[in-house]
Amino acid sequence: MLDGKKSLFSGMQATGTLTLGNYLGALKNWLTLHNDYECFYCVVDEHSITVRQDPAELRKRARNLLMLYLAAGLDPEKNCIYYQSHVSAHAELAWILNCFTYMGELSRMTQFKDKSAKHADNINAGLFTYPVLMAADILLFQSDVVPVGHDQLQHLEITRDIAGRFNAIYGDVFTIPEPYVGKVGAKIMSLQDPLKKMSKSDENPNASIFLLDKPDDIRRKFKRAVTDSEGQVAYRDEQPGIKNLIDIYCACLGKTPGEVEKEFAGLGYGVFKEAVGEAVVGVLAPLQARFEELSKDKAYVDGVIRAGAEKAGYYAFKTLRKVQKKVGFPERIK
Ligand code: ATP
Ligand code: LTN
Repeated sequence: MLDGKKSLFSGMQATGTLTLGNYLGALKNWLTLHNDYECFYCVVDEHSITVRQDPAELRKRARNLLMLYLAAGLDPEKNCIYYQSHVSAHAELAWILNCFTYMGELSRMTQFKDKSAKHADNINAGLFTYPVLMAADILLFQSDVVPVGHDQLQHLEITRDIAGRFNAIYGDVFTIPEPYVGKVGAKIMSLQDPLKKMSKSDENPNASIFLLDKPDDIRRKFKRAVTDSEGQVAYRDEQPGIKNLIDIYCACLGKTPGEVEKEFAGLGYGVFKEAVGEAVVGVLAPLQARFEELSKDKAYVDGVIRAGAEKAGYYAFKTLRKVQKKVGFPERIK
């Protein structure tokens, strides 16, 4: 709760170009939440350096990610959009929360286990305490809900544990956040292996639709999407490739699977794949056009970044000061 209004925090890492999965599963659902919550959407660049990054590339990706938030339709007048590294309270609270988090619970995090296996040459302490920084992100804004995918539920659970532990010692300092997992169609699968989720770090570029892909590349990727030999556009688990394409088509056009089955009854996969490709091209066209405009409007984007940091900083430091006082740090002398 912030100033009597329910609040919400979410963020994405600037570790690659967003995919159609990130858009349909996360970003698209964010657009209307400001009606019910005070919303904070962060580009979590501090989390990104838990794996080695090229500095120029990180800066570019972070800005592109922030512009994609805007291009997708997040209204900066109604949502606070900012960079994590612009609000030092994130790192400061993370330090304090580190002292309320156990090695044992951090060792159980599956993302840590996965990432340390993937980056065996760089298992740094930041990678280990990644969830504590994420807890700080969320708790700084007294967030009531946190929209995340299934993969992040374990991190949300540890956030709740840390907050509960802190509150038990110092009184009601933090709001205990609830996860908010999107509705159906929230899991878009790879176009090359429909049993695997579409992911921005997939090594096969044909497996994912990237939000800034050219229309012809999008059409081509759908044409090549892996399906089956049933030859019928049916929404069933036995046909995961076609099921995924139906999910994508539905999410783009607001149709139901039943309607789609009827629409393509007796038509081949070729026709259906082409239609899905066109639907996605249609959904991404305005986003891409807006992204182009934003890329040329440095002053506007800079203004959003400045205002975002200021607003986020106002609320974040309010919580941080309260926490500092609770743990016994001395008052500032005015
Ligand atoms: P990476 O490949 O680097 O692990 P990712 O594509 O899995 O990245 P994240 O940055 O971990 O994406 O997630 C950003 C948001 O997008 C999260 O809320 C996540 O749940 C959601 N998301 C990611 N992939 C999909 C998908 N295939 N379908 C639906 N939602 C997704
Ligand atoms: N760990 C998340 C990104 C993230 C986040 C957050 C999400 C960092 N801080 C706070 C929600 C709330 C990821 O990898 N998708």
